Amino acid sequence: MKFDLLTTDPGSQARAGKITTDHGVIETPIFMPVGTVGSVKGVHQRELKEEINPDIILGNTYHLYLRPQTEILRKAGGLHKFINWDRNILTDSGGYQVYSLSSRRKIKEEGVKFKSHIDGSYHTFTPERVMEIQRTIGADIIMAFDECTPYPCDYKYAKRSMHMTHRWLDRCINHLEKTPYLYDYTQAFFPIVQGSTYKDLRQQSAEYIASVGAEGNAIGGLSVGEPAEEMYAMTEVVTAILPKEKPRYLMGVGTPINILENIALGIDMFDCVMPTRNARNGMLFTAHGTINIKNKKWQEDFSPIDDMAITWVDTEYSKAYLRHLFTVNEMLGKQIATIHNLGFYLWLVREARKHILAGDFATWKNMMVKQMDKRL
Ligand code: PRF
Repeated sequence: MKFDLLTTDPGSQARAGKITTDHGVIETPIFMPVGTVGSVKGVHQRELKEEINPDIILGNTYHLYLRPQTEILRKAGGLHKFINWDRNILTDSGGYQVYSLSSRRKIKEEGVKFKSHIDGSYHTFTPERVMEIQRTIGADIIMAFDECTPYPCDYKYAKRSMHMTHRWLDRCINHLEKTPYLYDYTQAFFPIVQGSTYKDLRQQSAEYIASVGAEGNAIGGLSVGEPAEEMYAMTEVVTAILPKEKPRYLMGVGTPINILENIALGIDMFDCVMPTRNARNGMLFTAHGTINIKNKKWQEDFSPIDDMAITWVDTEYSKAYLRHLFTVNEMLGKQIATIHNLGFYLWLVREARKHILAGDFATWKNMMVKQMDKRL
């Protein structure tokens, strides 16, 4: 993997860059649509590629390990082949899903024992095992196994957890060195900064993560319920320490406003279930604020979904018709809303990139944040 830092915005820390892997180029800042179980929920591959056109999508180790299971993915020749996706994929390590999804889990120095949310069976994830699973899944970027602390989290727990995440990182790196690539392309490895909402812990963690000299770095443990201002404060502390010449990935963030504010603080990569999950609940993101399409107010509004026409669904269908589809619970409604939201998120980061390259990102960002902070 190679990262070229093209420009830094004069009015903020925002960066435009280019990541190159064996599966192609990723223009940053980027938003990665979430494809948890090997599918971006509700979107055909062709629409994803041609209409939304992301350079990279995300998969989850925890989910793919449980189903279809690692062995099936190995036989398929890796996740790219299994799902017929020839662009980039990043897999999260399960260091988040294990905590939020499994019905019971026990965290120890050795690893995490958890109960599957599918069938209640017991499994153990250790840093070593998670590296092996991610080699087999075969994503282009793989993540360290970490503990994502909840919010709020007392200082003592956050400190102990952060040190364990650092020891797990050493184990991930040691094991990766002994575990060759399984397929005919390379994989980059990103470690994850933790430290909850404590400035000194975040600094310590960022220094440790920077010291291992990985190809890119991630920030975890944020967007877990803390106020946005606290998230921004932590991002700022961490980006001041992480190396400028490596991509920075803020995990699980966020709203369109969160994304622009964090781009301004020097983040290059984002993922979040929000555009896809909220779409399935009838929430649309637009440049002028959010729409709850289930609202009665749209019943007789025959205007296009979004006159910005970022994707074809925006002008093909009216708000009244989309509201009707949600009212009668037709799956087409969810599909249309998903294409719209992903189209909007990808438009937003591409616009951000254009403005960074043009040198006027800060002004544009402030205008957009004000404009998007509304319910229509
Ligand atoms: N760790 C991992 N994945 C994550 C997170 C984390 O802390 C978050 C936190 N928002 C989202 N996804 N491994």
